[in-house]
Amino acid sequence: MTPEEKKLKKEALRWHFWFAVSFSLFLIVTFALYLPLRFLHQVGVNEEVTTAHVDEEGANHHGNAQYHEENEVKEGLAVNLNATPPPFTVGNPIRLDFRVSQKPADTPVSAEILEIAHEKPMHVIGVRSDMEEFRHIHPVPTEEAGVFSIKHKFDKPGTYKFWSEIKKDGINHSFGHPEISVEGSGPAFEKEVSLGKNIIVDEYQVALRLDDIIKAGQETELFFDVHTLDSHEIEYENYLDATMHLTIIKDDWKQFIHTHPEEKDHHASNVFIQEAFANGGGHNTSVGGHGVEFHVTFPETGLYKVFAQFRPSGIGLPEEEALTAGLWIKVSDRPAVSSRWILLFASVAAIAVLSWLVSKYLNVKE
Ligand SMILES: [Cu+2]
Repeated sequence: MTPEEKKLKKEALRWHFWFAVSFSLFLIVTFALYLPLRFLHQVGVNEEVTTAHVDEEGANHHGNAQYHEENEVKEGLAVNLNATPPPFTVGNPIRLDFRVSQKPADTPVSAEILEIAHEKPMHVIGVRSDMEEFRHIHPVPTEEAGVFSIKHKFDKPGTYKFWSEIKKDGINHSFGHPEISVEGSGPAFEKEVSLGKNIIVDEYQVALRLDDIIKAGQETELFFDVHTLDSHEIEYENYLDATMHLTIIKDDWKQFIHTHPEEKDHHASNVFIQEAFANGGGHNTSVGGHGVEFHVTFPETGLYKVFAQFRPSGIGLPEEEALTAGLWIKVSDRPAVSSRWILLFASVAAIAVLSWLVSKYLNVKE
C-alpha cells in the first residue's frame, strides 16, 4: 500500500467513525428524548397542563372533553355566569344564571340540545378560596333560551369560584367562572390543611387509602372506605348515577377534576389532559360494599383537596343530597423529569462505550 493509498484509507475510516457516532446520536435523541417527550405530551403530562381531565370510561373517551376559563372562550360553546343582584352578602339569596351559548355570535344553546350526564344537563361545583366551603348544585333550565338558573345563599363571607359542566355532542365541557366576593361578618378565610387520611363525616368514618408519596405525572390510586362509627362497612345508595362523586381541586384553583368510580372489571386510567375535562357519562356500578376506587394522575405538584360525595344506604337523606368528605392531598415532584434524565445519561454512556468500541475496531483494521 502506497502512503497515498494509506492516507485515503485512513480518511475513509475516519468518515465511517463519524458516521457511526452521528447515527448513534440520532438514535439517542429519537429514543431517549423525542419519543418520551412526545408520549408525555400526548398523555398531557407536559409543563403547560392547565387543567384536568378524568374519565372512568377508558381511553376512547380521552379527548372528548374540554376545559376553559369563561373569559378565554372566543369561539365555540361557552357558559357565562351572571350572579344577581350585587352586592353579595351572607344570608341573602342570590340568583346564579349560567348562560350557555355559541361564540362568537353568542347564539343561545337551549337545554334540549345538551345531553344529560349523571342525571343532569348541568352540574355546578363551587368552593371558597380556603377550600373549606364546597357546593355541588344543579341549575335548571329557565324560559330564557340557554339560561340555567339556581337560587343560592352563602353562609360565610369570602371569595368563591364556581365551575359549570355540560355535555354536548358527546363532549364534556367544563368552564371555570370568575370569582365571586361575598361580604359579611365572620372570617372569610379559614384554610386548615391537614394531611390526615381519616375523617369523621356525620355518623361515618371515611378513610382514604393511597400511596405515602404522590408524585405529579404518575398515576395513583385513591381508595375510599366508609364505615359506621361502630366500624361496620356501609352500602352505598346511588348518587346521581354513581356510587361516589369525586371532585379534586388544586388550592390555587388552577386544576379541577370531577370524576366517578371505575366500572367493574374495567381499569381506566384517569389522566389529566391538557385543557380537557370529563364528567364521565356512563353508568357506574358500585365496587361492592367495600370501598370505592379511583385512578388519578395529578398534573403538577402542590396541594389538592378532594371532595368525596356519597349516600350511605337507607339513611333517608333528602333527594340529591350527599355526605361530603373533604381531604387534602400533597403532590410532590413529577418523576417523569428525573427518569428522563436517567434515560438520557444511560444513553450517553452507552454511546460513549459504543464509540470507543467502534474506534478500537477501526484501529485494529488499520
Ligand atoms: Cu352534579
